[in-house]
Amino acid sequence: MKRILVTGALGQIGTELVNKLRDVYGTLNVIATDIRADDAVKEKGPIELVDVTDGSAIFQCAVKYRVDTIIHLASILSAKAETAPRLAWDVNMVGLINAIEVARELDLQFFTPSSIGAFGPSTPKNNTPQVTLQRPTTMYGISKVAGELLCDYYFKRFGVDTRGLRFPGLISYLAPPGGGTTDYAVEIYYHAVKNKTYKSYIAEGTAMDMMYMPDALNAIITLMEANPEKLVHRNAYNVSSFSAAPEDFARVIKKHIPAFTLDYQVDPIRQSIADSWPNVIDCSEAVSDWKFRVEYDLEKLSKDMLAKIKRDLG
Ligand code: NAD
Ligand code: AKB
Repeated sequence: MKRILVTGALGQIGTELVNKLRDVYGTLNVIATDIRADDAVKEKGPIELVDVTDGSAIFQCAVKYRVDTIIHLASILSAKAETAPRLAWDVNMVGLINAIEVARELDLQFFTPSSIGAFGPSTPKNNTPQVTLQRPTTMYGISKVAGELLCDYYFKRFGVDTRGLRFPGLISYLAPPGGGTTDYAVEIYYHAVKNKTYKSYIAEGTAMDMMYMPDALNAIITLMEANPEKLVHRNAYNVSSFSAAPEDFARVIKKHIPAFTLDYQVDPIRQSIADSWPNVIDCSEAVSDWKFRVEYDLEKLSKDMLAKIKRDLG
């Protein structure tokens, strides 16, 4: 049975991942940590305050709970990182090396997500290959490429069992997204239910890869459980469910809410980040190496998101 320490556990991914991991591995075997506290999470299982820029705090927590795995999620996302690049460097890079050093010292398995943000304007935009040019132009992207390389380095140099996924924009309803470029793809559903209208900060025609959270969680667990001999790439595999632009979301939402309207007020910073990312990435190596698969396309995701938001809003 695994015993897992999750950093950044109160964010968009961690909130759902901790629940899922506790279902799979047992409540007491999953230790949620973050720099902020949450009483609701505290009632559900072990939680600790851990700032990832403090390596000894991660170490002490890992020893206290005798974990065998770290899932490192603490991060500053792309749009927020452009407003605070130095903070993003400290959290994304110092936090990562601190966490991976603990994995090395205590011989732990290690997972951390990369992102489509690890690609840049010179990367092929369509069917972006697993191995390709990576010259991102954002602080977030720089930290993601450096993070992929650092994780590969720790695997090759020290034998740490590092694994990672290049996630696309993740869509979910339990916890809000934390300051990314793809956040519009979550907001649009809330605005559709509440106001029947949405003003997109991403321009018409801007396609990016997306995925529903249940598929992202399954991908993490499948990769972590995969036979290490099959993992050709480790850090990090391209994964995605579909590629969509704002008008694609609007077209599907309109089937459920016919009065829904979409218009645009483009934010130049987030638009330029989106323009530097691929339109659609190639996930075939994740499929062949460890049988990556998804259940949700845009239609199925939209039906589920709208139903869950309507239920939660009463
Ligand atoms: P999020 O912003 O929702 O959550 C990040 C969490 O990290 C927050 O709870 C925050 O309190 C915490 N945190 C910030 N600074 C910290 C520090 N110094 N110490 C400890 N915790 C700190 O992010 P997320 O969407 O859950 O993303 C998790 C990981 O997945 C990140 O590496 C992100 O780059 C990656 N990712 C996310 C997406 C997505 O669409 N959500 C897509 C691709 C990759
Ligand atoms: C962001 O937009 O920053 C994230 C990501 C794709 O990495 N959602």
